[in-house]
Amino acid sequence: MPGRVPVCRSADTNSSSMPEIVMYSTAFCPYCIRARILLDSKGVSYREFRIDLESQLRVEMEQRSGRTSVPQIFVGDTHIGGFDDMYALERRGTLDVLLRPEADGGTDE
Ligand SMILES: N[C@@H](CCC(=O)N[C@@H](CS)C(=O)NCC(=O)O)C(=O)O
Repeated sequence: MPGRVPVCRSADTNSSSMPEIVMYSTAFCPYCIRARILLDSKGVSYREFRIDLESQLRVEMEQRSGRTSVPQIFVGDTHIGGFDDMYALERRGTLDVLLRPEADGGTDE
């Protein structure tokens, strides 16, 4: 599947309860680049589904999100939205909790 570009690791290797983070994207879209920078700054693993490489992924993205623009970001089944939506969560201080829920709930020690 050429359009599914795992970044860092695949969902199959998730050993914790961390929800999978998925970003539907294209290579050079400025909003995708900003979204990558923000996600990378959070140190989280995520998968990119490149809709410019596989047209079926565009169909999937539009069905899941109801939108046509990239990026579209999901945390598990939760639709975050595009870059602006994700950045709004960051400014509100709620993005970290969404991306890393296990980090917010204390430790298991
Ligand atoms: N507000 C959106 C803007 C995204 C956007 O405009 N993406 C462009 C590519 S850089 C796009 O997909 N345009 C095609 C469309 O809107 O259908 C975001 O922050 O993600």
